[in-house]
Amino acid sequence: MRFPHAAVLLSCALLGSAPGCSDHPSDEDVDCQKDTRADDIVDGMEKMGERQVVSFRLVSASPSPPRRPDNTWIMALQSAGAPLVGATVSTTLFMPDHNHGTQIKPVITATSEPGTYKFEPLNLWMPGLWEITFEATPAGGSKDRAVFRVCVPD
Ligand SMILES: [Cu+2]
Repeated sequence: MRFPHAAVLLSCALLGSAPGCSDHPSDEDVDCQKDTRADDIVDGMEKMGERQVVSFRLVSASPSPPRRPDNTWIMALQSAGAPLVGATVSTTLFMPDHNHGTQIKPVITATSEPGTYKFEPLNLWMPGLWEITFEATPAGGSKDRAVFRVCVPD
């Protein structure tokens, strides 16, 4: 074929939404089984913060495993083996492959359990890999964070 690139462009023009033609991320095939970057998101999983100060334990994820669009997570935060009370807590959602997040800001509510917070909604609106970063600044301390990597299926 003398003009392979032109031929691809032409077939895309004819086929429109055929795989490989669109550059829109949501048209990618997402196979979470093959994404080795993703964590196995299960209730009870725990991550130590990057600064080894705060631990972040997933008490419950709903739905489990995560799927589109809205998710509710309950997280228990501890420091030095004790519930982390009085901390400033925040979260960020980001798709590293697409360089975007979500417009919907999660509401963070302290539950009746000390150091335990509800995050709702975690708006995982697009299939693919999401990074959910939890940050906690203990009262009078400095910020620690942990990143949970979630693959959201089609
Ligand atoms: Cu995306």
